[in-house]
Amino acid sequence: MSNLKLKVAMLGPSSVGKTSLLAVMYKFFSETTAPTELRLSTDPESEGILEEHYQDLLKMIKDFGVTDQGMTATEEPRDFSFTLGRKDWLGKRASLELEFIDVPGEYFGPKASTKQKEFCLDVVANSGAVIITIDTLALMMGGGRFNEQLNQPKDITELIETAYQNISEPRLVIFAPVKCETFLQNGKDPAELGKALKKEYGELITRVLAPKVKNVAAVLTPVETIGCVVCGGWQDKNGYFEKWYLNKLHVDDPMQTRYADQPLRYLLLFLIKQYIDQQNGFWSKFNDFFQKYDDLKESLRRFASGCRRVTPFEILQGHDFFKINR
Ligand SMILES: Nc1nc2c(ncn2[C@@H]2O[C@H](COP(=O)(O)OP(=O)(O)OP(=O)(O)O)[C@@H](O)[C@H]2O)c(=O)[nH]1
Ligand SMILES: [Mg+2]
Repeated sequence: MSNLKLKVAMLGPSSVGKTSLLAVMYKFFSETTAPTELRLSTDPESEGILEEHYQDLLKMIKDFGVTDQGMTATEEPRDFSFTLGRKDWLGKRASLELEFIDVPGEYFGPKASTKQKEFCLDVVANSGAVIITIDTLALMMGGGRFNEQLNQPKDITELIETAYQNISEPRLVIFAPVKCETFLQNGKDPAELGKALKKEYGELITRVLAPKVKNVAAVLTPVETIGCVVCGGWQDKNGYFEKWYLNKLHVDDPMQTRYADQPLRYLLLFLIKQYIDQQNGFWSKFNDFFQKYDDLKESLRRFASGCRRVTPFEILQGHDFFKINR
């Protein structure tokens, strides 16, 4: 059985929601692919960690008033390998491994050591894609006044700029604003999310990524991690963020994750396009693999064709990286 790996780096400061995003992506994927021939699995230890995170999210919404008691912070970098294969009685088919590297938020913080910073650089430079997880409350509440403190866009920009300095092969940057239901439900204009992103990450999008459009694609794929928690305001101390005031929309609302499949669908669409274009270097290992396992490639292509294209979803640059003739 052949197994091929694609590395994906999870970026963002502590508490933005990286591990929560992985937890809902894993859970949600199993549900969205249940009627298809694709299957997603991971090792028992990873499944345990993701399940624990998922249960913590459920605890947050047990009552109408939402209490965010914080979650276990990721202290060491951790790989979560999602194995994508076709349903097969004998379990002998080839599968594709998506290796998500969950970088602890502390590594992006002001106290990060040189070694930790080097680790981040190495991970970004050697990953086919990065998922910049963004706390949407910080991005948009109060006109983004806590964005610098909580999402650290300057540090993320600097990291990507340095890591992508000498790349010669395509890369995908996924902007994944999480905790965003406050801005996508109840008649809110979903276009505001894209506007805020382009303003707050303008440096990264316009100055760093745009000149590399031949090699770098960028997409905006928001995820409603919990889906039923809205924010009514915040508490700060002298302008320094302390906490959000959160509540459910209706007392009986269950967890209603939305769009957690989208980062994966875009990732796979990008990957298959690399194969169709028969890219060299970094991506060349996929050429032989997909040629040999055409049935798996076809299943992944079908799944990837479900990329949402309507606002707030947006291809920010590199449209050709997502064009596949059927
Ligand atoms: N309001 C709201 N809060 C959420 C949501 N998802 C996660 N959180 C909160 O966000 C916080 C951070 O979640 P994590 O996923 O552990 O963050 P992280 O980015 O992995 O942080 P580190 O491991 O420290 O790097 C937790 O306190 C969660 O309760 C959401 O959909 N809505
Ligand atoms: Mg974490």
